[in-house]
Amino acid sequence: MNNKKNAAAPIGGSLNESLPAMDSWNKIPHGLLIQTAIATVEISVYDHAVIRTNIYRNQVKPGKVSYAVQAKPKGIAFEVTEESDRLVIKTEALQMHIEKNPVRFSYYNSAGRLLNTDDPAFGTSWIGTEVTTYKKMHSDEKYIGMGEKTGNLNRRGKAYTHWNTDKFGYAADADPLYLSTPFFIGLREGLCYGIFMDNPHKSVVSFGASNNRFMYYTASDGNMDSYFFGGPSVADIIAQYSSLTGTMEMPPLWSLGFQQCRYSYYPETEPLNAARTFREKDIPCDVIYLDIHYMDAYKVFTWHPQRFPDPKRLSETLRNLGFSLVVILDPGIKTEKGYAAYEEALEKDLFVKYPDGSVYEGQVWPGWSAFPDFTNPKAREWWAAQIKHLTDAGVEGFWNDMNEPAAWGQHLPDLIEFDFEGEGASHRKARNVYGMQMARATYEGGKNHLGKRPFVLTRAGFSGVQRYAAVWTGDNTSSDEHMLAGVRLVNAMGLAGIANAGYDIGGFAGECNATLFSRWIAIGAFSPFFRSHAMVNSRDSEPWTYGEEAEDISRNYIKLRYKLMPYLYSAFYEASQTGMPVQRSLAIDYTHDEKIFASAFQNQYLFGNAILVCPAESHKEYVKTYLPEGKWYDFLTDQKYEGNSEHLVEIHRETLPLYVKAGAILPMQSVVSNLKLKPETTLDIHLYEGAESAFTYYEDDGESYEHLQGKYYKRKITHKHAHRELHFAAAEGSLSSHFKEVRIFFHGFAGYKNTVRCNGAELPIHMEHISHMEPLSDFDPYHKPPKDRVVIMDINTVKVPFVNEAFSLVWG
Ligand code: MIG
Repeated sequence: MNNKKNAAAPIGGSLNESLPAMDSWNKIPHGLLIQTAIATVEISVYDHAVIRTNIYRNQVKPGKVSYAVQAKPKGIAFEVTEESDRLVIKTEALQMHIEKNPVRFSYYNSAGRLLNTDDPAFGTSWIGTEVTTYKKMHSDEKYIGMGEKTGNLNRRGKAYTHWNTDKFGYAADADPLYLSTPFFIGLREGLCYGIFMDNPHKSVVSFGASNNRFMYYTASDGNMDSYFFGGPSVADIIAQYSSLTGTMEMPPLWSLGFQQCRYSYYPETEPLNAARTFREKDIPCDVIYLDIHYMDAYKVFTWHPQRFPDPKRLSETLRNLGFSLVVILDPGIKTEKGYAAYEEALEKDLFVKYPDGSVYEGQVWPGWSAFPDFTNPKAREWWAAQIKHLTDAGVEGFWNDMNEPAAWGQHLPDLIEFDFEGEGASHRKARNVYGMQMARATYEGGKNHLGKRPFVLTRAGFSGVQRYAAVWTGDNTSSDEHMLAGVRLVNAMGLAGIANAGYDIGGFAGECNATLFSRWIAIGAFSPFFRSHAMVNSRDSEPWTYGEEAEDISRNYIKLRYKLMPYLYSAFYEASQTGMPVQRSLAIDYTHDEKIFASAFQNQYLFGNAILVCPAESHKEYVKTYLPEGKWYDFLTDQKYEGNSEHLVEIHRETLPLYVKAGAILPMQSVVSNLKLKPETTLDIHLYEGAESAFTYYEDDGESYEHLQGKYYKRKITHKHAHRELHFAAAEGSLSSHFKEVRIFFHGFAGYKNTVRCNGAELPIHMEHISHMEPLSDFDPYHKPPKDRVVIMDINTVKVPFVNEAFSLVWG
């Protein structure tokens, strides 16, 4: 072995040093160890299409802690062959070429096609402690993903910084924002691959910004520890990344409903008034939030004695109205003598400190504050224990804010120190993971004290944050531009393993108006995390505060979301299994279709596997939509379209263009005012003619962890288009379905003879007219008469018992 490894020579200078020639190599468990004069390279085969390359300077003891990656190599078989000028690692899916002089890397798929290669001159290089990998950028190459990053679907030409930042009222193209996931997907010539740089230091990924030679990713210090994902599809790459960094757990069902937030509802009559108004106005809603004013002098784990004299009574009253209560938690703890949280954490030595051992203080809402070191397992345990103060008061959800961490001035000194699981790290290394570790501690506390699924929402995070929390996009602004930027942020987070994300509907900063709110809530109904929120000192922003028309529109779209709950819950289940996002950029299913990257279409996405959402600015009367290959149905009218086509669609305040993919299987239920209530026992399955498709239908109790012990109800439903058959595989799991019968709606089947058989027996057919929306009410005597209800006429339906055994419906 190379005995220079731990020598204390200083690293580099001010000029670039690249990885030089290979001095030696040898096999290690799961891979290879390569020595060069200046750095060591550890290559580990994690899976057939996942290879890790960890490169570190010989003088440096490599850090072992990764907050992002949980997986270990699977131990799959691979071959290593040595040629005169290179080594080749071969799995069944991937070939990695390691050139010997200098050491450079390229990846090929199993068919031998090049996926990605180092820039031959620079490969991996250092300037001082800064480490960079330079990659050849092909002329047709596109880049997608990157999580909470503004900008276009295709990232080419731009560079992004990872440094979690509190950015109030950020510009729609601002960077960096609150959360970092240094993971991108490259696309070229019908191929794709992914690269994740597992380094929490401040980093930059440049997709060819300001140069015409390469793309690169660079970290200010630490290892160049990266994972290459070979796909072959974007969905595979997301699954591969998720198998390393984890998937979200099934969230509590109530958190999939509409959530109403406000900075701030107080005193206690305010959240109650809001909750009661939702019920009076028949607008479904499941969650009310308390923002910082619920606390006594903004001190975490306290309640304001006058504003919230009896929080338990409040949460019970809310629960009786069908609401769950979520409260905000900021990390900064007021440094006040006699304040229990401060004294305890101080005594237990749990705060972030200066190198001389004194506690670091920064200013936030409570004034001078100390910050629990969430990279210290003891601090996480302590914080988790404090959550009991909240669960005892009936709180079911926890909203982690300011955890970038934010302090006035927004420049925490880099020398402050963190435990980093005992490894020790300065702010430079710990900042980007601080927020996700706060979410982790909050999640663990919530889970322990509730004894069921907590809901955790976080603003800051790093790769892997999806294991603990949903994410929202922070302090956006009330504008059309922000509404659409938010859609792209959520699309991009979905490409980076964060399936449960959303934005403040109506915009946090600024004042929303009726037209904008109407469109925003319609789009938001098709985002995974569905919450309206607004800044302190601004106009009211609940759905009824924008006039009757906006209220009607809000009610319609919120109700539509509740009707789609069986479909949505199943999409969440899929995300919990594979990481496939709920809100899916079209780059997942239509990766190599140029059109989806056009600025007019890049905001479009699939909600679940079959509903195409075409977000549009609120003031537009006409909007261009693009339907990718296949056949599509207008969701509200059933009008059929051939795909691969652009359409100029006339829209109104109440219309959001929505299409359903031919073949689709959409399970729906009756409307409930909140998800603590059960819908009627008929499950409606809307079936759309035109293509093969499959759907994994999933139910569980929506709150406990018993589904992990098999208490769920799951079955695969297959639309065998060519056989004119809808097949329900036998139900799996020990739970019985809530639904007793299933009613199938045959959309687009007009040309068929009208017989439907179930396991041989002919079923009676009922003709139904359906309407997914109520017409806007006739509230204005001076107004032109309200538009007619949009009705889909004469849909054949049949009903069958929802038995657990396999059954088939066949028509002809
Ligand atoms: O500096 O808690 O993004 O949602 O309402 C503002 C008050 C602090 C920022 C969050 C916002 C929240 C607000 N917080």
